[in-house]
Amino acid sequence: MSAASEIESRLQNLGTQFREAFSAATTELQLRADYAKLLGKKGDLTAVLALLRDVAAEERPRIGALVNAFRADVETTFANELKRLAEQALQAELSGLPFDLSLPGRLSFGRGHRHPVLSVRDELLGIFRELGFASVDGPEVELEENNFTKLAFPPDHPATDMQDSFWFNNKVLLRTHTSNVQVREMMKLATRVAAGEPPRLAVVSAGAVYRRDDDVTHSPMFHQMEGFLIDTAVSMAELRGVLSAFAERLYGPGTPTRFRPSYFPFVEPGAEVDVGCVFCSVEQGTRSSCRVCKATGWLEVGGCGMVHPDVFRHTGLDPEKVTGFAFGMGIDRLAMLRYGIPNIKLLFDNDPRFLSQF
Ligand code: FA5
Repeated sequence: MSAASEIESRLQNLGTQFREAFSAATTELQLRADYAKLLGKKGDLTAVLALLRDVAAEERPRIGALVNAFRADVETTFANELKRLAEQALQAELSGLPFDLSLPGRLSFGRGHRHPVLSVRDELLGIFRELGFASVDGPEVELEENNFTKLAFPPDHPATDMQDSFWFNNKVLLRTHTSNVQVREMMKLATRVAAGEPPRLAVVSAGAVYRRDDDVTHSPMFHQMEGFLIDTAVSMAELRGVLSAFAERLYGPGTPTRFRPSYFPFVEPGAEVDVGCVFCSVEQGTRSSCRVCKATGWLEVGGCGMVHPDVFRHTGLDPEKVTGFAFGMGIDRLAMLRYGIPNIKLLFDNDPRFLSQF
């Protein structure tokens, strides 16, 4: 028998076989297996094609066309059978027993609760609301001028470097602190003052901020709470008063606070705020071993100061007529202290084994 006749007869047999197999398939998986057995790399058709090289040259075009027609036939039949199986599956589902979507599930999921950072955030906002501060939101994607320039950051300040901030382009970035809210709220206040209202404002704002930081106490995304108060004759004494009232409400009556001189371009004078370590006390004689405050007795919670005249100027307020204070704190740090969490990453890994402990 010539190679051409051999191919013709094999194709004929394969044709009968695949039609029977395809139409007998009762599942898509079975149908696909039959298809692969025929057209797959090591399939029956490949074996037949191996004979092509022995076909006489004048016969090749005819045999080639036969093979192509066979392949097309397989594809069409396969597609039709797939459709048939899908249709059958749908019919079976429609005519089967209905199921009750309102029944309770078999798997039980534990009840969720607030994330520790959000609990602490709400507690902080609650304390300041009681002290008379209104809470507002600010955008996380911010203009460079609201995040830096209007807050009197000099253009070459290291915080504005590519290494320190996440930039979208040279004008827009992810805010590096919540102090952008000061700028936005003071600009709104300036409009109201121009319309004859008194220059008075007491605002807190909490939310996510972003920096190129990464270690056990620094995360690239973290949370801050900003607070500021503007009026005609605000002094640093009021700032101290508000922050001590805050510390006593957060950590209990008698909790001490202290200011250490510090520098932020948008306040003058500026200070770091520390609260007395809540994990140890000299009276109990345990301070020397406290790892949280490194035996200093104080924990740093944030920065603060009197609003710099340049910030008033940049936001349209008159530094001769208005005064104010501002402060900002890291919420995640306060959450770590509150719950004794040693690594900030644990807060954001979203591992239920960790989060369910709070
Ligand atoms: C500021 O961001 C100032 N905007 C705060 C301020 C507001 C000062 C108003 C004066 C007036 P600072 O960079 O120190 O300051 O950050 C404030 C707090 O955020 C820090 O004390 C710390 O608790 C927290 N913090 C800073 N970087 C990170 C970080 N990468 N991960 C977690 N917490 C951080």
